[in-house]
Amino acid sequence: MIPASLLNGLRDATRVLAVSHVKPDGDAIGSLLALGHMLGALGKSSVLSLNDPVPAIYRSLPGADAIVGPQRDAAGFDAVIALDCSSVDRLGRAYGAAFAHLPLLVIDHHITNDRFGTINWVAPECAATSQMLLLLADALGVTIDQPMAQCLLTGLVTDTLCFRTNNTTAAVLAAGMRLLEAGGNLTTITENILEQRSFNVVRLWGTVLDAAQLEQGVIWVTISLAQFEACGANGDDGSLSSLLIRTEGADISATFAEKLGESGAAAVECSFRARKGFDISGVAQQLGGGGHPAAGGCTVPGTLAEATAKVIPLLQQARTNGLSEP
Ligand SMILES: [Mn+2]
Repeated sequence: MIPASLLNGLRDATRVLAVSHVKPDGDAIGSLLALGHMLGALGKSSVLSLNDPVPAIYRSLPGADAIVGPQRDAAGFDAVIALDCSSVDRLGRAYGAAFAHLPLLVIDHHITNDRFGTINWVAPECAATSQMLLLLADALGVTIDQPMAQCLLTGLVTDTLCFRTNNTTAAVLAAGMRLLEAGGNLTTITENILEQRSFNVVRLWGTVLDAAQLEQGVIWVTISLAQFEACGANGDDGSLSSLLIRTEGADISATFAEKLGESGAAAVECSFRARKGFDISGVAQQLGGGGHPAAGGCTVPGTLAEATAKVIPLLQQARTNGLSEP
């Protein structure tokens, strides 16, 4: 159910700052662009802002050129909408202090969402924020045009790995069907976005997969800054955790990517996946991150060795918990 206060907040707004999470994925960008189209259709103006640049694979989405970096001046805005984001820190600099006095409308599908908005619509039963925006369009009486359909389908397809994740319900497929009927092109998304990896990422996979470890149903790899650099992969592991979870005998997968933290201190970005019946969202949240039962992540301070020593036992415990449930 969409909160009435959210619908009223949207109807009252005239100029909106719409934001989504750092390191934007297909659902962040797809839902952001679709919201921009939707607000336009309602005669409202919007500024779409992200902490990070739009990755190249999403730049051909309709309206992607309009996405700008962090905004400092809140003059003229009367609301902020945060999409696909489970906590305020995930917005990075896209949500600055200048906007703190405005109503903050949160639309998100992460079960770990901490309700950081003035009004929160959190729907973990939806497989993507893009799926929620389809419901929102219906509630606001906005017709889904082709550009909107392409943006929303991108979010739905990337978050469900093309309708393969275990949260792909009949409602998700029905949403996909409607977006195809409205002119969304599925093949463009699967071929150009979902399945495509840069040559550098393929070389990185070759480098790190050789040292993959599989113990007690948990498979993991580590990626050092030096390995990223040697392959020119620039911090992008091409969602390697999604590849690892396909391994026979693995119920949970993890990647540990070394990075430089805020103050230049060592930190490790962790990404987790789980098969049906297993839940990594608790581990992600416990470590200051977030996500869904089947996919999530966090950043932990320290070296790669420290991170794996701390996190792998937690994942193995989560795996044991999954095994013991009926
Ligand atoms: Mn999402």
